[in-house]
Amino acid sequence: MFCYQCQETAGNTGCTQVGVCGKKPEVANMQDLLIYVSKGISAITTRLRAEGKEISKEVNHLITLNLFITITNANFDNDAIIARIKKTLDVKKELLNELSNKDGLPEASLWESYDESEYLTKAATVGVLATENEDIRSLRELIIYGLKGLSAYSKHANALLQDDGEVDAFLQRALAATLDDKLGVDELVALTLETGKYGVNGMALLDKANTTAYGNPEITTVDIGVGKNPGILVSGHDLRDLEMLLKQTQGSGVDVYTHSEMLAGQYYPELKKYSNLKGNYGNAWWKQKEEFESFNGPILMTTNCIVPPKASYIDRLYTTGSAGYPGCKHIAGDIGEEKDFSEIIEQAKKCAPPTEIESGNIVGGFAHAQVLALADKVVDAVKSGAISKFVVMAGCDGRSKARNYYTDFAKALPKDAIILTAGCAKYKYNKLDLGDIGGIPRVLDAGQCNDSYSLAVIALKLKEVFGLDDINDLPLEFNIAWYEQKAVIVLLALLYLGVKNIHLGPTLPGFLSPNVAKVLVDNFGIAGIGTVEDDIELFFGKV
Ligand code: FS2
Ligand code: SF4
Repeated sequence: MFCYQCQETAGNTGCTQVGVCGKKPEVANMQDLLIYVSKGISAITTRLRAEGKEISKEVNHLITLNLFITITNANFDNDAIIARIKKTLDVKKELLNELSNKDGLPEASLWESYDESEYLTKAATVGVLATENEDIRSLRELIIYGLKGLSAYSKHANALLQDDGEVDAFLQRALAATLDDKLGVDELVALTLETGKYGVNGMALLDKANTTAYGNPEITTVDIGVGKNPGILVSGHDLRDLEMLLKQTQGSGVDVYTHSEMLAGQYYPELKKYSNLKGNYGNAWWKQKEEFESFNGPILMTTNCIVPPKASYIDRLYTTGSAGYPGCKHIAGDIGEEKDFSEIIEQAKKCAPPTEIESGNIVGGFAHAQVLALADKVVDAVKSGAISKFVVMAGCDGRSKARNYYTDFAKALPKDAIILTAGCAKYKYNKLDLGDIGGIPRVLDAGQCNDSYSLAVIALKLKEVFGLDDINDLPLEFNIAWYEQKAVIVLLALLYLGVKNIHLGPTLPGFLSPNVAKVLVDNFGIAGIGTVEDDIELFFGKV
């Protein structure tokens, strides 16, 4: 196996024996093969579109789910991944028959085998290292990881019956382009930026899907303690799954708690209206081994991030959608279908209520509509000097001790600075008492990682209000944390929007070759993180 797609990759160069995430070599290899056949089918759909033929939503959804499944910590189930490979081959065969001009198709479009004993041998020839030139490999993978993030966001929008055919067409064209040996560094850099453009569109689509279905997020105080009823803990990012579970648990005597990125579900009017939506339990994904044990009840993983479960609670861990883990029950249900969570609810009834691990509350819901409703107050505070700067600290959390930097950085910020956040990175500082500035909390949580889109909307609005030509002239700094591939599409989207001098930590991606890293540094001012003291001085001058 060779995988270097996430921030925790071994030695920041690549996992080769087993994933730091717990991914086994055979799973890594089958994920490589799934990506390979997804590239192959994408080359065919791209050509079919050029021939004027329509590609069905089902085919678009097949490809996005394939990519989503290979995101870090989403799916560890070899059998499920092999089933996806075979399904993709079936659909690919049908599409190939529709294609008039098959000349010069890549090998990935023509390869076919239903003999699983051949899969490992094939996978070994089509993984990341199959591209020999390290700069081309780096750019291809940068694009693919961005597309994986984009797929995740598209899938969530699709689950709410929103599609953007242009995003799908781009996604497939770009995926197919990573097979094209004629494309050099310049073309792939251009494609990387174009990926950012569609990243913006994909996040806008999801924002529209979420707010159309559930209303605009609003300021919400969320309890982090527990009640007396047994509970079900919902993790991951899929709000539609949360909604279905809330409906099905009503009146059952079972409460629903959010975990990690699902916290954002609490901010939406059409989700928070459920009285059985209790509080938020625990912290970011990487603390789940302790927190799932003490939760006592069943846990539903709707997407990443799964940590290989302990035997003590594996019988309480369920997956659905892109998520999968061998030995855990998977709840089926395609887009548009009502999933049946009755088994989880029945198990919950027999479980003890959650053990309290903390108490108090956190405040969030500062997505674009809510912040823009407060715009006058915010603008006045900036004009009066009460707010000196905004620091975007969105992104992911993770296990590395180096990430304590973000807690220390939040504590060390001047008291007149506001943190804008989204994603699970916020758990590094959202329970600190950082206070407020004239009633505006110093940590404004927009929601999930995809709600970084909201932060961009807010920044663009402030640019307009202050009459600036350039987003980089705002009193705004970017100090973002990354872990998996959704953070990659967020980064590419910000670059496409013209944001410069983003600091990215706790380490720069291992998949960036020195030359590709140099392109990002020279053209966009991308930088890593330093010490807290140095970075505070860099952003604020001597304080
Ligand atoms: Fe956090 Fe994991 Fe949201 Fe990432 S819960 S690192 O998936 O996408 O952020
Ligand atoms: Fe390693 Fe990350 Fe890949 Fe897991 S996802 S195998 S930790 S690089």
